[in-house]
This record gives sequence, C-alpha cells and structure tokens, in this order.
Amino acid sequence: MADPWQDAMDHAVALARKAGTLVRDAVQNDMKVMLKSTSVDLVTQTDQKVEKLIIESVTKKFPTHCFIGEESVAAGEACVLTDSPTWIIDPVDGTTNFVHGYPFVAVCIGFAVNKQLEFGVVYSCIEDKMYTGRKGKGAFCNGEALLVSDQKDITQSIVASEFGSTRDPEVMDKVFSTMRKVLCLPVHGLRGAGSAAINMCHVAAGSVEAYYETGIHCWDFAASAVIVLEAGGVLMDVEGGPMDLMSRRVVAANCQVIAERIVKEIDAFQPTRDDAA
Ligand code: LIP
Repeated sequence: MADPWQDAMDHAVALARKAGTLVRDAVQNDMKVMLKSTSVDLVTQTDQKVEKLIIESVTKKFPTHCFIGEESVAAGEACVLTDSPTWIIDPVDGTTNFVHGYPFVAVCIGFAVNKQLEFGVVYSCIEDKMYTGRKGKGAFCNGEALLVSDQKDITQSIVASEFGSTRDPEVMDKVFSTMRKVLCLPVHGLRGAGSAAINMCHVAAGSVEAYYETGIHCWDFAASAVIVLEAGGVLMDVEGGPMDLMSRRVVAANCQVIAERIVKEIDAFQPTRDDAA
C-alpha cells in the first residue's frame, strides 16, 4: 500500500533543506538577538523567518493540516496536539549555538497524526547532515541507515545532556546533582551538542548511548523521537514509563537497560507542561 504521508515527508525534507540554507547563510551575518522566557532563552529573526517559511509553504500544500511551532507558541498560539495531521516545528534548534556560531544547529520538523508521530526530519544544517525517520521504515542520515549502539553497559557509554534554558538555582541544583551521579557511575563521558534534536540524532547514529533532559519542549524532540525509535532506540520519561511529548522531559537511549539505569540517577522535576492551559 502506498504510504499516505510520503508526500508530506518529501515536502518536509525539501523545506528543511531550504530552511537550512537560510540558517547557514544567516550565521555569517550580524544578527539581532532577542530574549524569550529567560535571559538565556534566545531567539533571532532567523528563527521567526524560518518558521514562517515552513508554515506558509505547508499551508499552501496541505491546507487542512495543523501546526505547533516554537515561535508561534512564543507569540501566543496554543500548544495543543489534536488528532489532526500536525506539523511540530522547531525552526532553529540550538539557537544559542546559532548566535555564537557553534556548529550544531538544526531545523526540526516532526509530523503526528492521531497524536502518533509518523515521521521526523532533523537537518543539522552547518554539518549538512539530513536525518530522517519514518515510522516502520527506518532512520537515515544523508541516505545511510542509522543504527543505535549495541552497548548494554552504562559504564562503557557516553551520555548526552544539556544545562537548559533556565538558571533557576533550584533547577540547576537538580541538573548538576544528576550530572554528578551519571558521571560517577562512572560513564566514559558526558556530552552536549547544545541541541536536543542533534543529541538525539547522535543516539540514533550510535555515537552516544543515551540522552536525557528536562525543560525541553515538544518541538525540540518530536522529530528526533521518530529517528531514535526507527534506529532501534527507546524513549522513556525521566521517571520511567512511556515518553510523553508534552511533558518537557525525555530519556532517549540505545536500549531499555541503559535508559532504565539513567532514570535511576535522575533527580526528577516537572516544569509546566507544554499543553498546560
Ligand atoms: C534548546 C534545546 C537545548 C535545550 C535548551 C533549548 P532551542 O532549543 O535544544 O537542548 O537545552 O533548553 O530548549 O531553544 O534552541 O530551540
């Protein structure tokens, strides 16, 4: 049977590439940096321009489809995932990297129907790496199939995480305490690309065994969630149990054993959910 969402996925890949060119060009130029939720939560005109480009183009081609976009939500739109085909967009994941010219910046497009993720496209545009995942059909980077690491021993692993976009001392205490515990398992190393999506693509590609973070948003990880699963990985909530796209928390790992081992070390907290009214 023909794939009902192939056309949408092809369009997402083409749009991510176009948007990525725009982002890459903008890195060379002076940019106006604005602030969102905190003084370390940055946004630029490029974030806004790229999201507009994607939404306008998708609306023309698929007029009935819905959107959850990082910058549209920042501008006051609701963040509600319905059963309708929905494009979940992070125009620039790793905005801080983008502002500083740190080379991990991704255009992320996730797509869900009946609240189930169908495909994800993450274009790491400075590296020119196009990651894609289609439910039931595998994950790829520049056309090469992706496979998670086969490591089952956390002490032989690299784990990725981030410091996030808040500097609330209570949150920072939990972030550091968790990092300390994970490091002292011990693991081979702790890494962070500065982009949730790229960290998760590194799990899918087998270069890190796991990634966890609390405080991210659905647009940061919807697209890469499909890529991790299709590369053979697992997704979990930071307290164990199923991953919840609106919860702002995720553990992505190469296997269940490693995901569960990390969950044991996490000092969990619950930020305001993405779908809180
Ligand atoms: C960023 C994430 C990063 C996380 C930040 C932020 P943005 O996304 O990818 O991993 O630590 O809090 O959410 O804001 O650059 O799209």
